[in-house]
Amino acid sequence: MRAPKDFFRPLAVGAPTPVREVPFRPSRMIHFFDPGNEKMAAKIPVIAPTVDVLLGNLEDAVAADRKEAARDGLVKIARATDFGDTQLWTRINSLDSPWVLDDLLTLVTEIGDKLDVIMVPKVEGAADIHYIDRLLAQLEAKAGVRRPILVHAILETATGVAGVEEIAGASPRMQGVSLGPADLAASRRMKTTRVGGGHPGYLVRQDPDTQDADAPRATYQQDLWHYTLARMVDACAAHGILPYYGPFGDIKDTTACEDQFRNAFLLGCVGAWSLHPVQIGIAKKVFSPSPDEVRWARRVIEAMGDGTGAVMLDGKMQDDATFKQCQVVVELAEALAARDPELRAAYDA
Ligand code: 1VU
Ligand code: MG
Repeated sequence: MRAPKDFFRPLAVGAPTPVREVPFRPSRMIHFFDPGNEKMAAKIPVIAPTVDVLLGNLEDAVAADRKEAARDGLVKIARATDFGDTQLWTRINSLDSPWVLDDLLTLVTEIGDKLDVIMVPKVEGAADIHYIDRLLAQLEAKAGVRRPILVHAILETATGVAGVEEIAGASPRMQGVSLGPADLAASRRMKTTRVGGGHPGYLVRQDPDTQDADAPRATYQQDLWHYTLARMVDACAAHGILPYYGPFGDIKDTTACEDQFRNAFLLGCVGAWSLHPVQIGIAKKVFSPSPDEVRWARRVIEAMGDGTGAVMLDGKMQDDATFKQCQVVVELAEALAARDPELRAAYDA
């Protein structure tokens, strides 16, 4: 057991010093692609400047006999591509799989200096993060990687949800957590057969009409993911790391995808996964505050002066707490504007 003071010490001689704060870099969409799929790989140089994060996926959705092709493809793409300020992430295979050890050995030694974040699927507790943490330190030292590769956990088992707080705080490498609704549904024995989104059967019904028992009663669909998403957001905020909604599998239903992403944004998430090029624009729109919201937030901040006391603005009471909410919006807008010239123009207007 290491002493609390050792939390920020490297876990291997020669490994880079862990970060004290997770750097906030825009990550509105984590764009998944299969590096072993030639058609997708060919699109990467064009897609790279349009996304915040590109993720070479090695796990689910890559067939067992294509695992090595995906891994080798990622090495090739990482070496051949200038990603500019777009982040490069990978999702490795699960810790109990026959592929994960070679995923880590190959990727950290071959392209460790280009990888920003490693996404780890099916994380069940702090022990999983501790294992990855030490192994990454050893590999970084061996490969001469100078900055620590960060770790992102997918919350996609019931045990993982039960331990989300300890996962979020397990290592200074922890960058964030994504909700993985498909594996989580299976792990919980939920009776859904989709990837994220709502379900028409999960609803509440209006009370019966006392005068007319046969009158139709309205139903209201409920959000299957609210509890888990909210719990994940709290765990991440408490540990200074970033929460994300994960995949939305109905690629053609762009409207419901936008709704799901917006719920996550409003609840505190900073981004979501895009599985298909059509979802990139949705995530960009949803996870960037609207220019109207930014203008309003700036007005509140200006009206509040030093941020204490209470004022009225357009009939609405503002105080220290709304000031802080508005700071969240403006800080996000400024971070996005620094990366995105279109937003810079829209927010300054
Ligand atoms: O026009 P072309 O034929 O040259 O190219 C196709 C297609 O290859 C390409 N494309 C992509 N390019 C880059 N990144 C992508 N993610 C991507 N997806 C497709 O775009 C062109 C048009 O594609 P399409 O509309 O004909 O779609 P397809 O039928 O080819 O592919 C649809 C799926 C969903 C299969 C594909 O988008 C995909 O595999 N996406 C990634 C899935 C994934 O990563 N799943 C794992 C994360 S979700 C999870 O773990 C929990 C469930
Ligand atoms: Mg999964």
